[in-house]
Amino acid sequence: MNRLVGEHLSIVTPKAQTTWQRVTGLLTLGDAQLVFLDTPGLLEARDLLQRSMLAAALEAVHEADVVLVVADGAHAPGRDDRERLSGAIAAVVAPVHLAVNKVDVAGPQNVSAWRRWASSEAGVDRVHEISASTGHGLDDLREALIDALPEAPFLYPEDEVAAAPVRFFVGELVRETIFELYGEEIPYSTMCQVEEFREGEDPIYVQVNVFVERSSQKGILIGAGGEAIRRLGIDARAKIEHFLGARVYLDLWVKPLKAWRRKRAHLGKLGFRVPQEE
Ligand SMILES: Nc1nc2c(ncn2[C@@H]2O[C@H](COP(=O)(O)OP(=O)(O)OP(=O)(O)O)[C@@H](O)[C@H]2O)c(=O)[nH]1
Ligand SMILES: [Mg+2]
Repeated sequence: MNRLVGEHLSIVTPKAQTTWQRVTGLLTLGDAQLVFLDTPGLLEARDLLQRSMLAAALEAVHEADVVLVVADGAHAPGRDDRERLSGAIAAVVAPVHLAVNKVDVAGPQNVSAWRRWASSEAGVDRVHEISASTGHGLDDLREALIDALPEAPFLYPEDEVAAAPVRFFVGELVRETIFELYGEEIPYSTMCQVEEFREGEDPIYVQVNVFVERSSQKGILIGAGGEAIRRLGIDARAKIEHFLGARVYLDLWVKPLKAWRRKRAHLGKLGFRVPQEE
């Protein structure tokens, strides 16, 4: 989506489960407007945050005029992938396209394996081979998506690229930096939320609350002598300044929010939509 829209809207990291909420990206070309709904993946939901993530993915699948499954071409589809995808697209009336991504590094046997899966899956209408890194195949993909769209009035102004407030993206850029700088556990225990954003000032004052699940994680985030959080502040500030095109003073506050991934009220406060109990 970032590559198609031409903006860094969804955060991207090498770690799994980076995207936690739907991110909308907009691309208007002549008489076509593409509204991309990037979502978390079709994961196995073990806690309430993951249930919210899975619900966000399935909801988008059912709202969309076209469903684009983005597969990692560096791996052949496993049994879990096939089962989850089949389950999710079984009830979809909209056309389903498969984009096999990472063809810059993918072995041809993996790409063929995805093609075989697509041809055995009644719901998949077309397959594209793309690389979000090099841009390979993206012009054709864009054309195919436009061809598959229904006629309808534009939903957004033509010059807009995003639908969420600036605060959302600022929080996400801090979260992206945490994924880059910390080990296995911390990124999945941390949520970032803009508490204050004073635009009239130079530099712009931004306070971001960094919530952790346990008090013991506060120390890890801050690091010995504050070294880790200093690094986080420097790297995240650079990203935010680039995004806003302005100078920023970034104030990071680390706060425990006990077991927030499992608490409905905490998730709600942090901006997640949590599905009702079945
Ligand atoms: N070589 C290569 N790497 C890619 C390509 N597209 C994405 N990546 C890398 O794949 C990793 C995962 O990218 P993400 O955008 O976070 O993946 P995602 O599918 O959104 O995954 P989640 O949000 O974590 O569910 C990152 O390290 C990207 O740089 C590509 O075309 N080629
Ligand atoms: Mg993502």
